[in-house]
Amino acid sequence: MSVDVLLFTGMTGYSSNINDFGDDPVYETRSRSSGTYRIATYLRKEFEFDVEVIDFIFSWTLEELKEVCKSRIGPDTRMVGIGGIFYLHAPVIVKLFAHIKEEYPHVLTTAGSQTIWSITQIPNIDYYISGYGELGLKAVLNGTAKYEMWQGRVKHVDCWRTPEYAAYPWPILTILYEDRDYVLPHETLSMETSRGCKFKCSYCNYPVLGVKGDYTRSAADFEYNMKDNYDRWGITEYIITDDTFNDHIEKIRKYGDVVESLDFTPNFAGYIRADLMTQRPHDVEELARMRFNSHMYGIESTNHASAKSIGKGAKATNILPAILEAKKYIQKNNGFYRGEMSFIYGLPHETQETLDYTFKWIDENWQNESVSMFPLMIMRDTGLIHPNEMTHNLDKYGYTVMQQIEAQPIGNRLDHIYDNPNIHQYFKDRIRKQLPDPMGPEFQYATYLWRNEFTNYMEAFIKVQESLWGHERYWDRAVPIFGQANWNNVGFTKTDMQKSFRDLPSMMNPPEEMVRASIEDYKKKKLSL
Ligand code: B12
Ligand code: SF4
Repeated sequence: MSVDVLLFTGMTGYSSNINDFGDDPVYETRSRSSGTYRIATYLRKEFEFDVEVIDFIFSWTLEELKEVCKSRIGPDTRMVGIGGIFYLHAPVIVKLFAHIKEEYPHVLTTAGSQTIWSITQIPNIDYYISGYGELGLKAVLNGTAKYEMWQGRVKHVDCWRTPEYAAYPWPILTILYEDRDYVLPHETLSMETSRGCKFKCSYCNYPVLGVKGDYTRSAADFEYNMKDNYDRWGITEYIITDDTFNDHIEKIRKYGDVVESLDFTPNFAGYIRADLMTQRPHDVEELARMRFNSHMYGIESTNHASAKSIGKGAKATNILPAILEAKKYIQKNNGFYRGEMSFIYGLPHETQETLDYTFKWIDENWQNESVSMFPLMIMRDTGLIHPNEMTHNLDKYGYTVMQQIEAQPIGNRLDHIYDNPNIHQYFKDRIRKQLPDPMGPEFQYATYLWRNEFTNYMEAFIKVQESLWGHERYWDRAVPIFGQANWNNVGFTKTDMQKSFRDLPSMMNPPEEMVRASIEDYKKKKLSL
């Protein structure tokens, strides 16, 4: 039973460093990568192709994947693709594409992701396609693609930089699943309601910024997709992947009307701009009406001068208490609320004092909710990732660049975390895996080793681990907003999602044996086809 197009996809977990992956399957996450299913839906409609998606790619052995290829690839198969949102070059994938090129030389191979960074280390690919990939891929399949050579070796179709391949704004963004996707009723699926953001924060790498007008998906398409997923698989839980969901209140209202008309009760999670939600009248009511109950807020800094310098001008002293009010309102009206505040350390004007204020507020007010914090990353303009305002104006923001040789390696500076018996092993391992090597290629090609008057990238990395991930306060955090999908997908309930890690059976991700059992069941079904 050969198919026209075979697509592979998978999502790595936060603690993974793909360069450490060996040949053995990894069972960290059980979240579907919606973008590849979106590509499958598009190809089925546009070309009437038979397209099959194989998910959780990091959890398969090479032999199993070869078996999948043997039963799916035939003389009429047009293409085998791989796609996803993060790095994809695990050994199993590199070896799989070497096998495909050797065994099935007539098949076109493609790799697609938002940034080319995620895919360039996979050899044996005919076309890299970066950006929202629908129209670029269509051109490739029609034999008309405009491309440039990537480092002289692979054809690169750049959908960000080729205006006719811009797959936005689109009113139709349906993602349809099939019986052979084995979707479970308690799964959280992802969907988009728009592509593009009306803001232009200076540190943001998303390329579709400052958009004007209506970039939203039609209410009818949203309704159709939700009903199809409910009627066929019983799905009620969603991540909305828009970079800012509540940019316009009319948008929330539009989908809220649909949700109220349904004969089932969905729940949504996604990125919410807290300044808009707390300052614009009725955002909270509209979000509650739509059952947008899990909010990821990019607060970035509680220090007004720091947040203002990157385009988030509202005062934390106003926003933070208003978030607590929103929490109360949504919990009361919908019986469930979850929040995550995300911070960046190293922004202009951020000091030890301002950082201490942030964590004092968190410790006192934000129990059983999530917090994430990352050191500021300023991207280099080398074509690997979309640069931002900061990239080109280091001076204006008070940054200079250290030479790689100037930066102090972390050395034994984090030993106190590794030696602390009250820090979970998960974080000790994760910190070790993510330790930045100032001499590494990442700082040559991708990001700057910045410094400003208060700190520098290496010190910011240390501070973030000491303050959050490698600190005992993490026990009081709950599952991160998007991480809830992983837990729901293996059977944890909404009540579990309101517990802190002190009361959950594992740290950050659900117990590995549960993820393994669920994915192995999916694989068994796929292999029996
Ligand atoms: C939701 C999201 C997350 C969620 C994912 C949860 C989940 N269960 O889905 C979470 C919170 C985990 C997350 C984390 C991070 N994220 Co994130 N995230 C996103 C976001 C907002 C949406 C992704 C999405 O679903 N989009 C909608 C779908 C339809 O798009 P898509 O999957 O990209 O699919 C399109 C293309 O990729 C392509 N495509 C996909 N498959 C295929 C296959 C083929 C054959 C082809 C040709 C094309 C193709 O076409 C698709 C349709 O247009 C994007 C930004 C964005 N707006 O897309 C950032 C984004 C993916 N994240 C990004 C980053 C940097 C991160 C973090 C590193 C942030 C951090 N500091 O921690 C972490 C990394 C975590 C990890 N595991 O390593 C970057 C990725 C950069 C990169 N690839 O190197 C993005 C692009 C944002 C940005 N512009 O900077 N993220
Ligand atoms: S950080 Fe969020 S709100 Fe700011 S420009 Fe980027 S996507 Fe838009």
